[in-house]
Amino acid sequence: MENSINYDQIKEAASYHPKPQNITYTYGTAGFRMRADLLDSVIFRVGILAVLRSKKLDSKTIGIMITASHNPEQDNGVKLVDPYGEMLEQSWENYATQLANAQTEDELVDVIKQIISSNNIDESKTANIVYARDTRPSGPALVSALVDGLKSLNAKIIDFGIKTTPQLHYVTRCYNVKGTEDDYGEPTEEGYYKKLSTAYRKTVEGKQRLTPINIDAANGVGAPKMRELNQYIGNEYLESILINDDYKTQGKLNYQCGADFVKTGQKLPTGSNIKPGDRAASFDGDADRIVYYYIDEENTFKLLDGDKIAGLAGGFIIDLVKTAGLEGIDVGVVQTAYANGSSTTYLEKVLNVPVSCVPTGVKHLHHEAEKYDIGVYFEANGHGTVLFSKKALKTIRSAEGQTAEQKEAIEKLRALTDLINQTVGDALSDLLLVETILTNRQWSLKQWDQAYTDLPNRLVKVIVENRHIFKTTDAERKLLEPVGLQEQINELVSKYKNGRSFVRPSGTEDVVRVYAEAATREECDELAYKVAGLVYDQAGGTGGRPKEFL
Ligand code: 16G
Ligand code: ZN
Repeated sequence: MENSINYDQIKEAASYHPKPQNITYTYGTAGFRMRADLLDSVIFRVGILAVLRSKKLDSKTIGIMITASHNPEQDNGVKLVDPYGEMLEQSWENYATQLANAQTEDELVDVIKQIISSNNIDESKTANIVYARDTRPSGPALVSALVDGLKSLNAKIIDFGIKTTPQLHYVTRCYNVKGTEDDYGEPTEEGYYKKLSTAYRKTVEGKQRLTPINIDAANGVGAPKMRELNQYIGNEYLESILINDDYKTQGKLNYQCGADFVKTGQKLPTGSNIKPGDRAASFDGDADRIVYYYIDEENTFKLLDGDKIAGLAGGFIIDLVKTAGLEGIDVGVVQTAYANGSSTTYLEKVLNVPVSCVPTGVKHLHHEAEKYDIGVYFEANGHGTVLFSKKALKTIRSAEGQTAEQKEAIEKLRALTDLINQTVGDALSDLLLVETILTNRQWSLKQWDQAYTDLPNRLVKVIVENRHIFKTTDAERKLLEPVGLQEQINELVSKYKNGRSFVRPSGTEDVVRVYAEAATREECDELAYKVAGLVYDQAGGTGGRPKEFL
């Protein structure tokens, strides 16, 4: 049969993509991610896994994105996208790891057979795959390894070209729900722009325009895509000024610019010369994160990160739901332990919304947000979105409203369900969401910022011999192992006003991360470096004790 699996064909193809010796790959928080020159065999095998997943899910289209997000340009990575645009189901991450680590072609075939038999996969089903990549120079070679993997199992393939990560998530969902009651739009790049731009124009119609938004595109794929989106929106609705938009010159991607650089360093990206009163935002390299910022009258840099966006979006949506008179629709916000303590207090005490805390990583936030009728989720790093449940969508779509005010609120909510990319955090869509809210509220960035003041916070990396000995619980806020370390951290934290600190192993780098916050900058730094010193001394610190550790 045409679709059934030919193992000799797979072995033959796999022999051109041998696994390097002495490397163990792990499908982590963000899929596989590492130096691009180590990824050839991994990407080939990810192709195989995607085919098996599609066959398992009755020929549903599976998405594959080749990107390493905010990592340096020499890195690359790959992740799989499930049919509704969400991250690969967690139980399959293990298969990805097993396939990637099979040393020989025979071992590879064994793993494939095991996956097929433990999942009762019907080999004869057609597999449908759509893939895209970002602008990294290593992309084309990795795409050809991927295609070899896909072809070795005779998949039906759609090449979606160079795209942002969220565009790939969007199109994956569109393909799978086309023509059903959950239809999500045209499965094309144009369909994406039309959907977002039409919704945006509706939400700001008749409102006074804001000043231009300065966008740092991290010299990545967000640059050309933002330009295109803007053409659909029209300058009269949104005026944007792009910087760090040179996605063609090698060496520039994410270099001293982009959302991660700005958030981690709490400073302006290279090339930005904004003045007090100007409005600015940064995307990351694959345009699935965004942070905003401005300069105040004292020339101090002020960051509006994912927590601030969650507060802004949460507040706006709650107001709309109330004004629209939609009874029984609950709104909740999902954060991680990295959320600034002030933001959590603001959400719970001022906005009166329920807040859940989950482990780091989009999949955890996404799934928790699905529990609310309207679930807002954001990581402090700027990745996030808003999810509308079926019930919420149905209510919003069928609501009519009595007064003009009610009608307007319902219209706005309806537009928001199109404006917001509900598959994954999306810098372009989130930018439009923030611009919509600020335009409707007629707020400057400073006015938005006034909702609450961030507690000073510090993130420190500690290099240890083995980060896997760190085991956490309570949404990563407490350490179970190494035994006894948490008690010592608690002891330190108790000495600081508004002190909070936690330690977790990174899912993307070979380090342990220490987070601390406290009432003042000095106390916060002291706490962070004391906890870092403690971790270094007690849990196998290596590579020389950094001098700032206390
Ligand atoms: C990945 C995650 C991001 C998380 C980060 C944490 C996805 C798509 N991305 O980039 O959500 O914040 O990892 O990195 O899940 P860390 O484990 O190294 O701190
Ligand atoms: Zn990213």
